[in-house]
Amino acid sequence: MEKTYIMLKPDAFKRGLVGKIVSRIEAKGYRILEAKTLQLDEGILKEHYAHVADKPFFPEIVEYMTSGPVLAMIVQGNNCIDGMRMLMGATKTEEALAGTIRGDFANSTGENLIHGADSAEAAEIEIARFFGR
Ligand code: IDP
Ligand code: MG
Repeated sequence: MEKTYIMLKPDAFKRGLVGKIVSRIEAKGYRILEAKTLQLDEGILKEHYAHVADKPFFPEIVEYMTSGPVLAMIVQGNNCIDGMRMLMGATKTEEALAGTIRGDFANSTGENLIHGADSAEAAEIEIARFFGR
């Protein structure tokens, strides 16, 4: 059974969508193995978002992702790494289909409610990064 790293971003808390989003994950049949709120800082974001750290929008990501708590989760389930990416929807807001979390609840590419690891390697690294193992 696969495990993946999922993180609800600060807008999920600000907009009162944490319960709705967690419900969708559970409704799919995935289990929340662990969950905790965290306050991120620029250092961990430079690590976590290293692949976009040189983009012009990176300062906005830091401002957004440090603007309040995030919900860090280890999610387990059959094919849940790709499956969670499908539940989340596309990164670009104009490509996020209705029926997905981003497609239904977000209308900004930057502030898009949820992060999910995009491969088995990333899941392992991100679980270690945020849960220390
Ligand atoms: P992902 O979250 O769908 O995996 P990534 O390409 O890994 O997307 O980008 C990480 C995060 O950076 C996105 O979730 C989003 O918050 C932000 N981001 C990515 N591309 C853009 C952009 O073009 N404008 C603003 N923010 C972006
Ligand atoms: Mg990504």
